[in-house]
Amino acid sequence: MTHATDSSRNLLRTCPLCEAVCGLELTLDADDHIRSIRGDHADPFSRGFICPKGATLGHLDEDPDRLTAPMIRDRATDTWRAASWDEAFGVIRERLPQVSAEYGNQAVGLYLGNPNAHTVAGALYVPLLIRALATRNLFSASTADQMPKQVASGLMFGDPLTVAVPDLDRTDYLLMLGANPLESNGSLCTAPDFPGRLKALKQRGGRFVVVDPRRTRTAKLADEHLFIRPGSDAYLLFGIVHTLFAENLTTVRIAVSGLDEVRAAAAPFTPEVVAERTGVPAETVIRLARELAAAPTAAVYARIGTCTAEFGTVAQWLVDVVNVLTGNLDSPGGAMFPTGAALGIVRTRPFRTARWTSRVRELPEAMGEFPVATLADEILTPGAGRIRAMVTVAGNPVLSAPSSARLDTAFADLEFMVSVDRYLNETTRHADVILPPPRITQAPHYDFALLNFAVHNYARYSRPLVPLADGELSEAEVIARLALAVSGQEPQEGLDPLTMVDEIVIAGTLHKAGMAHRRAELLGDNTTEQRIDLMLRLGPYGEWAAGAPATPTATQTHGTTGTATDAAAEGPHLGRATGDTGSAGSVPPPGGLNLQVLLDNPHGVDLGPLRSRLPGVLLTASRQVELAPPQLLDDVARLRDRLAVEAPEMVLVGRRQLRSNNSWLHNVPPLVGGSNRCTLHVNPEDVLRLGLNGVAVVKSAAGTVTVEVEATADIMPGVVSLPHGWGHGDSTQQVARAHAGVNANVLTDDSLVDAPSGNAVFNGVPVTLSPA
Ligand SMILES: Nc1nc2c(c(=O)[nH]1)N[C@H]1C(S)=C(S)[C@@H](COP(=O)(O)OP(=O)(O)OC[C@H]3O[C@@H](n4cnc5c(=O)[nH]c(N)nc54)[C@H](O)[C@@H]3O)O[C@H]1N2
Ligand SMILES: Nc1nc2c(c(=O)[nH]1)N[C@H]1C(S)=C(S)[C@@H](COP(=O)(O)OP(=O)(O)OC[C@H]3O[C@@H](n4cnc5c(=O)[nH]c(N)nc54)[C@H](O)[C@@H]3O)O[C@H]1N2
Ligand code: SF4
Ligand SMILES: [Mo]
Repeated sequence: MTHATDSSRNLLRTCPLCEAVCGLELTLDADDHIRSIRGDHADPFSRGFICPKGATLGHLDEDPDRLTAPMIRDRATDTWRAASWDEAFGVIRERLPQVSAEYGNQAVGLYLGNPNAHTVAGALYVPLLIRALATRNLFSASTADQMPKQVASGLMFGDPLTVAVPDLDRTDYLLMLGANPLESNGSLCTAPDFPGRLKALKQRGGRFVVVDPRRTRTAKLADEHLFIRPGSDAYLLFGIVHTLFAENLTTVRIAVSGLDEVRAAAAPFTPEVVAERTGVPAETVIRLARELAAAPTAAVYARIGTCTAEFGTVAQWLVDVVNVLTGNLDSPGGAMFPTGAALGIVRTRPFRTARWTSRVRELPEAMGEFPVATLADEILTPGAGRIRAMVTVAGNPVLSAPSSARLDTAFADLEFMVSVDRYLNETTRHADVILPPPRITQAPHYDFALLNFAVHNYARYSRPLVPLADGELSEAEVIARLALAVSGQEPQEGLDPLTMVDEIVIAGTLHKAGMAHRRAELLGDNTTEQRIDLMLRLGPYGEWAAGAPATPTATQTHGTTGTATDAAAEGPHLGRATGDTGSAGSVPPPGGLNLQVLLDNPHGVDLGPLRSRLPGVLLTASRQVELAPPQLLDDVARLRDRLAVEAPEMVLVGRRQLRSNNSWLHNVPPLVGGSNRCTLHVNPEDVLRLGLNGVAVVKSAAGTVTVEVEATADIMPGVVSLPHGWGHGDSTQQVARAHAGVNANVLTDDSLVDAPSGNAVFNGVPVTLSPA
């Protein structure tokens, strides 16, 4: 961190916006304003890659419409005023415990949004809030996103955080379904410069096939693009599994149970049967199976398009079934389990779902959460256990959850609501109190969640670039104080709640690890950093990893972040510490990772390519990969029965746009407009057939929107696409309101869920269109 000119300085930070974790180099002026942002060329993982969102992070960081003080709403007049932190927490301390006292703990619900996966506060402090609320009414964006993948992984591997990612940099063949990383930059597959990595795959002679009802930018880069009828990926994958068995193409290289059951389950799904449902010709299904089997290495990867569909969990399960059957699971160039550097949740028992069910629709919990698709039911349906108060942290479910108009009504019906958020928006407008985090540049950054899904093992820590001013609270402090307030507790005189909480966590973790005597050795400027140091030391590459420096035959520990064995196999490599920012540290010994190593290497530390981790990561009862979990076979029966039901004539799917990010980047002037608009993509054949001119009325079982039509042959006939996260007509955010768009989730239907995971269904929603 050196001075660029006399008054400005260059600083390094990871971009917190999407899952690509790009390293950024920022120039800040003497007044701490961001002057410019470039990709960090010395970052060994992102190597200088940056997208338009990262490059305009300065606008977001100092958005004139962001909240800079706690806000309190007067319900009688529906007006807002800024308040002090003490007053805001005082209101919460008084009102929230009243709701639990009157109706019980279940009457308070918690919703956690997507940015929690990108912040230190979300990873380290939100669990504290969950414990303080002691409610089963926990909801998150996970059930509008990747829960099917987690349930499928949990049932197959025993741990829902043991997720296989494509070994993108080494594979010879990539089959990608329902993902568009040229716009999204990838998901459950942390890979900065995803586009560059795909080009490299082609350059080394590999083959890349995309399956998507839209001919996306990713599809255009691919060697082959196949249109598929929305919601039918499970059929296509079953057709591939069927063919692998029928043609004796299976090469199972790992210990599995349930092979015969999978073969039997796949029997009805012949290439001919699935062709009719998917629109992918039978000979293509057969060819895909043969190509996957014949490739030296291959990986199947599937994301949002397949997860947020009615058979999402079955589809995600079949992705890894194909990876197993072709000999590619846990094998270099196939689908592998990353090894993040920070100690994760250490699970000891095999994953289960449905340990309890939701009150109204009796939907199963998964990972301790209920489906967000039933949140409105839980608020609106009278009876004991009804939700009467909500806490939301970094979420905008009024735009992001299905049947969102209903959720909007539900939030308006609450007796009390608190939101931790940067903005007064479609969701937080229902709150009584909004607690804003400080500027992005004022937060520390470590990717606790995303680095467990990285295509190359890597770690990077960034300290806050701009200090907190007097009276400003970090988001960690906000959540620590909120956790106290929801339990009705006042902070104790002279005791900082954050330090108090951290000391408890540190003492507990040290005690469990048998390291209680080493408290004084923890590094860091504050207790948050000391916790990070502790998690790195106890993690698989850490100084204090179980038995480190371990030998490759050492006992394995279960959990999300891997084994001491992996750590010992190869020590960390340093990022190229070039340029004038940061300095090169000394090469740490194998197993020597701690906070100091990351501070010495601010561009990040390369922890080596993905390594094989079976059977060590397995937590199944059989200690094998369970290929045929009974819960999923049950859903296969439903999938088979569905063949008898006629497919709807016209269905809706979503899409992501490079310069957008869910609901909260539409207030950044350089990002809105141009291609980043909320329009309905319709095939020209359908435009003609339905006589659409300019604007269409789109109706579904859940609602109606009126939206501008954009005719494009890049979408299948019979399919229309609307991006989500728009609909800012009433927003107080000036730029967003001027580019309002419509809310796609007025059309999606919360009565439909993926049965095993409870995940919302955003793709394949039946709609009708008419000219406006
Ligand atoms: N139709 C349709 N709907 C979808 C999807 C789809 O593909 N189609 N995708 C789904 C997916 S994958 C997801 S992840 C969800 C996202 O669902 P949500 O997480 O509910 O929605 P976001 O738009 O990400 O809202 C993030 C909120 O966090 C706030 N925020 C930003 N940074 C911070 C921070 O540092 N701290 C705090 N406290 N708040 C912050 C923002 O102001 C915003 O209010 O949407 C889902 N909804
Ligand atoms: N620019 C940008 N980047 C983002 C986000 C953003 O909003 N904007 N959001 C972030 C988040 S929260 C997430 S979870 C990730 C998601 O990352 P991705 O999964 O890559 O998300 P999408 O770009 O929505 O790609 C999903 C694709 O699935 C296709 N599809 C729809 N239905 C079906 C179907 O039934 N079958 C198949 N095979 N395909 C289908 C759609 O046409 C679309 O091209 O992106 C993250 N990155
Ligand atoms: S790709 Fe994602 S992480 Fe990288 S700069 Fe863009 S928004 Fe940030
Ligand atoms: Mo997401």
